[in-house]
Amino acid sequence: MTRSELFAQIQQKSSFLCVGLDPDLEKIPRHLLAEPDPIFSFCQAIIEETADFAVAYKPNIAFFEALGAKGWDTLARVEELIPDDIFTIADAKRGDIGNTSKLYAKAFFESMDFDSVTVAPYMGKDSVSPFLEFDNKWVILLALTSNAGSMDFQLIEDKAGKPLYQSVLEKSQDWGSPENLMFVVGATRGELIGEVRKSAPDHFFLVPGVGAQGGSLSEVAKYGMNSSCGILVNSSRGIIYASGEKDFAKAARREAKKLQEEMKNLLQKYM
Ligand code: OMP
Repeated sequence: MTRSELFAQIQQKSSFLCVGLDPDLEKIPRHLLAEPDPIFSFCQAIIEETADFAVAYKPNIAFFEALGAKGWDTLARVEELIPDDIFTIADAKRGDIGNTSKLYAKAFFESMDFDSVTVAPYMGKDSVSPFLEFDNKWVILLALTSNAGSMDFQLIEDKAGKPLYQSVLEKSQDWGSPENLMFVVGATRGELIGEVRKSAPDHFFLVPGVGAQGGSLSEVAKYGMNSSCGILVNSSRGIIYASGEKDFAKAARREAKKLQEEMKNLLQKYM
């Protein structure tokens, strides 16, 4: 998917919502366990009920690969059932020496047809570039993550006082462009999103951390939006586990709709 197609969809749906698919066998409603593939049935129902409000889906690969070969098969079938006009993110946080990264990229972009994959930056350019060689496919590079441990390395300052995440943002902009490179910026880092935006004015940010992790959607929009919206805000547990009962998909729909309505107001306010 191209950047202009993504932006067109954001405008059409008045939404910049990414629904995170983190399906955990221990958390999905019990009645689904009688299905031949409970995780598939769960994701299918969630996608059907939230597709009106979502511009992206982000299956987190861990929740599928934990189930072994069957999990990979489920992931491929879930990817296929996401409507073509909705952006897909394989949240795999990959990155390795060049020839290995190339095969990770093939796994998500050719064997499966994801639009993007999350990639860790710390092995440097040759570990990221192989993912950038596919037409209309995207790298979403970890810059400033939402977890407490992001302090351990990402906020360490160099002698000039520049935090490591800023060096990642600056250096990686030579590897790709706003047409094929996004950055992960956690919603829990509200105060820093504006700093990230200054360093990367045109790039899209994938912003996880609203909902279960407590990040503020309005702060993210205030500090993160640009003239092409520029943010995809992810919520996983806050949507998909809104109810643990038979009404789970309808409950997910209600949560997704609530976020979309808030996003519509924020788009009007800041764009
Ligand atoms: P919830 O906290 O349930 O909304 O889930 C957040 C999702 O975003 C999970 O799949 C995480 O793996 C992912 N995530 C973060 O929570 N923080 C980050 O900094 C980066 C990601 C990610 O790359 O998506």
